[in-house]
Amino acid sequence: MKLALTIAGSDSGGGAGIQADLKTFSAHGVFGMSVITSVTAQNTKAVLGVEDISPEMVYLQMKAVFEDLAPDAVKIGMVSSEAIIKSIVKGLDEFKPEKVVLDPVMISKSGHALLRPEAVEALKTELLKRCLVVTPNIPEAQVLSGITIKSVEDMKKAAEKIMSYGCRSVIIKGGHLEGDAVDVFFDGREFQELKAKKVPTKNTHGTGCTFSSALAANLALGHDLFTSFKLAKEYITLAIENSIDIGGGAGPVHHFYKLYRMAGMKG
Ligand code: PXL
Repeated sequence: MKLALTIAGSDSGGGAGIQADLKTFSAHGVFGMSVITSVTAQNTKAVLGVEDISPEMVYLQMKAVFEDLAPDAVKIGMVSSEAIIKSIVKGLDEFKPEKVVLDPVMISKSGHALLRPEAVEALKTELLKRCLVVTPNIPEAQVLSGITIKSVEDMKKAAEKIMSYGCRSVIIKGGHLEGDAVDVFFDGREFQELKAKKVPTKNTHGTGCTFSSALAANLALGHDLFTSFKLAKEYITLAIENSIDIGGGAGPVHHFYKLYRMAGMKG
């Protein structure tokens, strides 16, 4: 069995963060492990509170996993603070995982800050260069690149700028632009675009987490990066199409739509 590790925040509502990541790994037949960086008190409507785990404990969780379990891929999500970024960097430098996916989470679906503004610089200068791929959405890509994005051409310029921080590739997710959801992939040599029809639903809680975990799961399974990107895009599109209408706000995407369909289960 292949193994994947998520280093991210907990979402008590179960739709995003660690919970989404572990469900996504399981849906791909990959054994999931977790390093929790922060606990959010959250539902489909709002974040009521955020409490960070101590940086020492973040490092210790990484040590516990890596000294025994050897993840085939790692996904990093909500990192919250500069001190936690420093702990993660210490762990990455010590244990040297090869395939690291970074989802540079900044704000929750409901608009709550999940990364302190003063930690953006450390994320850019310390974390990016230790990653195989970084997966910002448009607002995150604007913060990372300093470029205003209104078109696919702007996404390409932002991708080039983000690459200058030393990551090995970038996927900018175009879901926030008008029209089809066009994602731009850049590995420093060529640009590739993947397009999908936008699914008309309010139930998109956890899309970013789920996409980056699906990417990590496919990398853990041994697929190359671009194939993993294509498979993750297909998975998230279907998970959104089958999203679950629960709670009063943005409901979660359906991580197990395939399994449920196979088993003839409702939901
Ligand atoms: O989707 C971004 C995200 C990441 N991590 C945690 C979250 C959210 C969004 O709500 O709660 C813990």
